[in-house]
Amino acid sequence: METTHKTHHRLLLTGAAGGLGTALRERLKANCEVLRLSDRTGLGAAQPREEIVLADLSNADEVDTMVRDVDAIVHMGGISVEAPFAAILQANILGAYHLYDAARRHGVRRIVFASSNHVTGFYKQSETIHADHPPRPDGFYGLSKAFGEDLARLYFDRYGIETACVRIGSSFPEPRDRRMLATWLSFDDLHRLITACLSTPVLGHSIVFGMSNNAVTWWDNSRARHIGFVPRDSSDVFREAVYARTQAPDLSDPAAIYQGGAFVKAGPF
Ligand code: NAI
Ligand code: 15L
Repeated sequence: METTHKTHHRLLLTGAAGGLGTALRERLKANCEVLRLSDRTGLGAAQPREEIVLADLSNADEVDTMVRDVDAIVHMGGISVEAPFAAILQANILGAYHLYDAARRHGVRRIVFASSNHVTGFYKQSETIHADHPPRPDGFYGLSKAFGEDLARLYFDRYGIETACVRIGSSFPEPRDRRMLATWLSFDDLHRLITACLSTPVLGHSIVFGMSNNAVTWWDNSRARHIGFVPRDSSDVFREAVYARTQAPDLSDPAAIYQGGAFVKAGPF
């Protein structure tokens, strides 16, 4: 049986009304005494050991209030797909800046930042990359996550705020297509990964790919051994069913060539 230590008193979860926020809402209560949930809307009433602070990430004052008095942050909030630049700018770029600067002012020491595999979406599916490979964003969304990773590095180098930039692959109840057999991250492994990021003694500024123990993978997490993440789930149990319901990929299609899949073709808007 695994044990999850309550490493923090008050933990902030942004994007708490989203898909991953909803999956983490119960799970993260094992990591803290009080879980502060934030989103723009849609969180319902606070349950025991929960606080709710609504905030729009593009609003500096609201973000300041959201961050006040927390010990650590799991930052899931923001636009999670390719979108027009103006919208990405507000939620993901300005939003990340507001969050980090509030963290600096309020003395927050550790952040888990939901980055994305779309930071490196223009590497090929025939390549294996690790955290030291340069970013190759596949759109404005991936670019905004690359900005978030660099912002986190600046706030570590200047102010010592530690961040795990978790380049999440595809975190859904099950892999939806053949690509996701390589990129899938179960909700339980996501929680294990966040727990490892919150509890490892020395995190620094780290980049880790968020994936389960999938046989087919494009990512090498050997640069992130100090985080201590050991995935326990695997997409392999879904392989047969996914192959049965999907067609073989067209190997001339950029969505089948590049790791970012259909994101490499999304837009312009
Ligand atoms: P989601 O779209 O379901 O949830 C994102 C949440 O952020 C929403 O509840 C939304 O209301 C909130 N949000 C958006 N703009 C906001 C703003 N301006 N102010 C405050 N809140 C705002 O996305 P999901 O799937 O839950 O992903 C969570 C995070 O993980 C996102 O940052 C996403 O980019 C990242 N991620 C997710 C992956 C996945 O497979 N689910 C893969 C890679 C990265
Ligand atoms: C992401 O970054 C998205 O947030 C998510 O919706 C998935 O599409 C995922 O990447 C993916 O690459 O499958």
